Amino acid sequence: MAISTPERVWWKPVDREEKLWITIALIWALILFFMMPYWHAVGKQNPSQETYRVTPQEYQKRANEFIQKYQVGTEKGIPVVEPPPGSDIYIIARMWSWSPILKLKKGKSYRLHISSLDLQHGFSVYPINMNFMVLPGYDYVLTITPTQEGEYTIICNEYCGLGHHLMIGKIFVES
Ligand SMILES: [Cu+2]
Repeated sequence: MAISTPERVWWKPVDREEKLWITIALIWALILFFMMPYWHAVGKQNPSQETYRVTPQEYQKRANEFIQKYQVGTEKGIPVVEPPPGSDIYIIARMWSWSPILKLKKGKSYRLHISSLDLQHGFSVYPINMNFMVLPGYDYVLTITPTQEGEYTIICNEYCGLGHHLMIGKIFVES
């Protein structure tokens, strides 16, 4: 059909059906809007807001001390560490690895420190789909309590160069 001039009065008054759909859309938009503050307060989705400034060198030093203290083995060149429950534990993100591999106990809490030594990485735990941003210069502390035994995979979800897809880490949770 060719483009033609609209009729002189091209609009029609909103009919019942259209009013109904506009109302449904408005109610849904309001529900989503109020879900944001509600879920922030009760959703238990927020990380502990504990963050410190740290230089990459200092972070590496602390993490290496932690690894030396509790190392129990090695897997494909990455140290495997079994820290005591309740302790401060460290993960180093760098191009393109997560280190060390952690062995944790089910039902015990840990203070997990994460930082990067080079650039921005994404700490993504599978299969439970938890995501945190990892930046150099900041020590993020997440208080975690694993609730299920198993082998968890850490993948990087911020593109960080050629080896990005190889950046895979591990957490073991045992009872
Ligand atoms: Cu990365």
